[in-house]
Amino acid sequence: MSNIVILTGAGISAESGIETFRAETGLWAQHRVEDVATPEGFLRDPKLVVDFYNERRAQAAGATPNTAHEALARLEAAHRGDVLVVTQNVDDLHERGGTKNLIHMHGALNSALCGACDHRWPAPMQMAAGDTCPACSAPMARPDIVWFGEMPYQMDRIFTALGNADIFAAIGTSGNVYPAAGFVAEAARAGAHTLEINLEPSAVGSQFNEALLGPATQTVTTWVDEILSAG
Ligand code: BV8
Repeated sequence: MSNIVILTGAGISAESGIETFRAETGLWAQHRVEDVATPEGFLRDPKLVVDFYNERRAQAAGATPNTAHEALARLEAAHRGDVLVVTQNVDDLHERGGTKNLIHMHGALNSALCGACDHRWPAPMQMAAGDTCPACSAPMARPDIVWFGEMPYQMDRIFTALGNADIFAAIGTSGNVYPAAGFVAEAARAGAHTLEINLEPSAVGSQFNEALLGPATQTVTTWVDEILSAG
């Protein structure tokens, strides 16, 4: 009975019509990361940052989970061992695709955070700079997103799962951002079989035992069917 840890990135949502970060027409091509995904950028121009995430929240709300999201939910429901999805994505397509055991390590568009008291609440579709916190009333609401230089969420739980993994799969991530890009090394140290599912090898592609190249809606479905038929 094998324990499986799956890391996903923007590539698993690409076929749902959500832009990735590093493609030529990607999100970062239109915005400087320092301006929209750092605490300094938020302090400098909170409206620019809040509007950037409002745009992405609307895009995510208009998207639907694809067969790769649904295949991972099928795996979790049918596999006898543990299945944990750790996503770098901030959209809610894994949840809407049926995944339950899920960690949003870089936060989530549908959550809002108070910069003063750390209270969290469901984000409205459109946030505005200076929105007040429903708990402490400070005008310090921000998107509940992990920006560069901030600590990703639930790292202890992630490292425990990596230490117990028999299989580690990274799906649709370019392996540019740490600590997520370091998870393959952590899983390999624990003796897990490591697999990269992507259109092309990522920046850490050489660290994986195996690669499945092709669009996630095909490769993830094939991989899940193989796992489930192996029992
Ligand atoms: C931290 C916010 C410390 C949410 C994001 C070590 C070495 C070097 C640098 C660092 C290091 N440690 C830390 C750093 C700094 C930094 C970092 O890694 N910088 C990089 C750029 C060098 N890391 C951090 O700052 C992290 N924090 O380490 O804190 C700390 C310690 C103590 C106390 C406090 C702090 C925080 C990182 C989180 C940053 N937030 N975003 C949002 O706006 O969405 S990162 C952003 O990029 C996204 O969240 C996303 O998760 C991430 C990675 O992008 P990908 O998901 O990989 O997407 P990308 O477009 O790049 O690639 C898409 C892939 O899909 C491609 O490979 C493509 O081929 C594939 N694909 C496309 N279509 C398909 C497909 N695959 C299959 N099918 C398809 N159809």
